[in-house]
Amino acid sequence: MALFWKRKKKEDFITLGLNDRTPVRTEGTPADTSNDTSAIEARVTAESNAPALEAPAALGAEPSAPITAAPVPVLEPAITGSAPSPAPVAPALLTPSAPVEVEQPLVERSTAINAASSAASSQTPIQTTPPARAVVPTRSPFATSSVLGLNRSMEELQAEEAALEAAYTARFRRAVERTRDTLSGRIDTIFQNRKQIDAALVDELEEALISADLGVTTTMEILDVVRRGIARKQIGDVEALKAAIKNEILGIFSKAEANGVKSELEVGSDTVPYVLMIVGVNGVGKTTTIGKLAQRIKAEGNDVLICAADTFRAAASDQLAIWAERTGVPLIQQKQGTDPAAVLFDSLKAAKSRRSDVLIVDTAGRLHNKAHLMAELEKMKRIAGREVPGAPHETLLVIDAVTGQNGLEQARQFLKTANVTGIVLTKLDGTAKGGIAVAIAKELNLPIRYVGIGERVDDLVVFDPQQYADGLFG
Ligand SMILES: Nc1nc2c(ncn2[C@@H]2O[C@H](COP(=O)(O)OP(=O)(O)OP(=O)(O)O)[C@@H](O)[C@H]2O)c(=O)[nH]1
Ligand SMILES: [Mg+2]
Repeated sequence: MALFWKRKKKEDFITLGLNDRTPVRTEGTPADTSNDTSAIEARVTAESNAPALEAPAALGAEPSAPITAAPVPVLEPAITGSAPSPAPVAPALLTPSAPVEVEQPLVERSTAINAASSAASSQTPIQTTPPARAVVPTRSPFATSSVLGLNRSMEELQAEEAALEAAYTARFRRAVERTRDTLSGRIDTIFQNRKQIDAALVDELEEALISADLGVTTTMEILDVVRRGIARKQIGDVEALKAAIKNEILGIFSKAEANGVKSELEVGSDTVPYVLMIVGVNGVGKTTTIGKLAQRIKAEGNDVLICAADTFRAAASDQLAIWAERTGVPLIQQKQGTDPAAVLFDSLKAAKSRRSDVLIVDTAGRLHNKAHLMAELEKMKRIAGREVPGAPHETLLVIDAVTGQNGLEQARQFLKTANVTGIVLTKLDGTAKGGIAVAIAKELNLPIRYVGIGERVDDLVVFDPQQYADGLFG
């Protein structure tokens, strides 16, 4: 299984030797901190004069949330995160006095903004993380413990990575177990006690593929190949049949990978921050995925920042703050109702001045209506591109595997406007209809980048078509 984030490898640090991060990130736009505060304030003030919110309309099946017609508040950035690393480190090895360069600009900026805000309003309930809390495990090569593994040999690191891969592979296989039963389990049953392959067998096969949610179009395409194989006597037993189906599935994934962004390596390593925007209807697993991604990308040795641009739902920011805290990744958030584009603008500025490697942007799954949501996403993309060339570098559409074909229909709405570059398929562990991955690749013609296999922070894997096909038929 592939590493989570390949743009900057652990070896870079090991070869360069050190905890000094400067050599590997000298490129990119110099930090523009000169008048951050005034720029952000100007922007947010302009946005606060925006027209009042319209009445909400549901997107998808769920009822819409009530709108609080509160005026857009003044900027109150709250910075959370920088909790201890997810890898447990003995307290004795933590160095409270270690330089915490990454926190400093934000704290300073936030203080400046707070001061400006206090002038306008006497009460400023600002939630900031005191710098003293920002204790990070040391990355010194002289330490006995290092998050980058500097204290361990190459062999130890390789063995550790191999063990990790094996664990993820096993977990992925478990997640697709129910789909495997629906699909290859049923194919085995179809073949049992049959002396010859006939039309009735192909009909039963059709049923099996559709019930695993491969979709009618995909199923028909696969069965055409199967029929031809049977006619040419190339398919005579269950193994040959499974191999033919597997081959077709792999062909569909490989065709889809020609579009969108297949890998983060497609973006030059001099582009920082790498901006990842996460979109999708409500409840599909966007926020959870961001938590998981942040943790894994950070674990590969990157500086990650999260932007809480879902300002529509009251609890959205709090939920993200919990993930940020849990993964030790800083978060930029503002009050509910703030223009998401303003939060993004703020986050992009912060990411640039901190020289963050990756900025992950959470977005709303639902706004007042579908058109509004799409317009908002478009605006955010425009702002991202203006601040960081080429951003967002990836726009990942999250689809809930449990919703199957319905999810696919909703996804099409996003494809029209959001310029999606890849898919995250969540909750694969919760369904026997994991064949939806094939239907997605076939019908949306985009690469599946990641797959959610549970609710825990490490329940996300890089999608590997071969592993998926092996999981279903192996
Ligand atoms: N089993 C399982 N549950 C998941 C997975 N990913 C997310 N969930 C659960 O799905 C639910 C919704 O996840 P969220 O991350 O809040 O979804 P969201 O898209 O951010 O939702 P909104 O903010 O309302 O738009 C939560 O209960 C998650 O724990 C997964 O891969 N497997
Ligand atoms: Mg969310």
